[in-house]
Amino acid sequence: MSINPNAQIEITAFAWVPEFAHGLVRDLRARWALEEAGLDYRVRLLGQERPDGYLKQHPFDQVPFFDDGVVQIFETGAIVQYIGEKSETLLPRDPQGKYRAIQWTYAALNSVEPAVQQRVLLDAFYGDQEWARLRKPSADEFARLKLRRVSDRLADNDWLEGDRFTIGDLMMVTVLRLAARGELLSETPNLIDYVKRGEARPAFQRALQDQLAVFREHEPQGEAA
Ligand SMILES: N[C@@H](CCC(=O)N[C@@H](CS)C(=O)NCC(=O)O)C(=O)O
Repeated sequence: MSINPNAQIEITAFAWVPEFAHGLVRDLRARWALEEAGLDYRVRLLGQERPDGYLKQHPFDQVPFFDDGVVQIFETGAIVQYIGEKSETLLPRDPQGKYRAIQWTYAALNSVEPAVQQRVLLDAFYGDQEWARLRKPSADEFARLKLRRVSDRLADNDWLEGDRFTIGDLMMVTVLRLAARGELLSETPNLIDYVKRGEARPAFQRALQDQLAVFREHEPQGEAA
């Protein structure tokens, strides 16, 4: 359950990204799921220039792309579900439990992430522009509404479906970490604790440290940095 250059499973990741994205690049989701499942994997590092043919693998030219010699998958939702299907730790086997977990991965990716991302990107990339200043209050309200809904459902449970961590939590925690960067969790303290619980998992810590180690190793030197 670690990085192993001879592993069958390969994921792509970036060799380096600017500091604000450290710990947020989405290969972290695949790494975390693989660590939770106890599966060895290797990482193919990409730069800004993608290798020839990469678009054939990932139609949006992004990371991560997953290949275990059996399936090739883009999109973290599908990748994490596939890994979950290999590990009962991440995805219950009974149909209701399984689809409760899967529904939360969709909720994280489709109901929560777009609202959070919109709001966070306004500050990260367009902070000084007038249109962004005007857009911010409604984007903020929309993101906070989605977060309140998750917060209400989570209530004082450890995980979204009670006491059992699943791929739904894995995905939701990664989305909420982005919300935390944008200081969007201030009204939902149970989500702050929920993120901390996710981040405290040894598998998360291994995944995060492995991603950060790659960026440190490839930090541009001098002017280019
Ligand atoms: N919906 C995709 C999003 C993947 C994504 O946004 N990847 C980013 C890194 S976090 C990326 O590769 N960005 C570079 C680009 O879009 O050119 C997923 O969940 O896999």
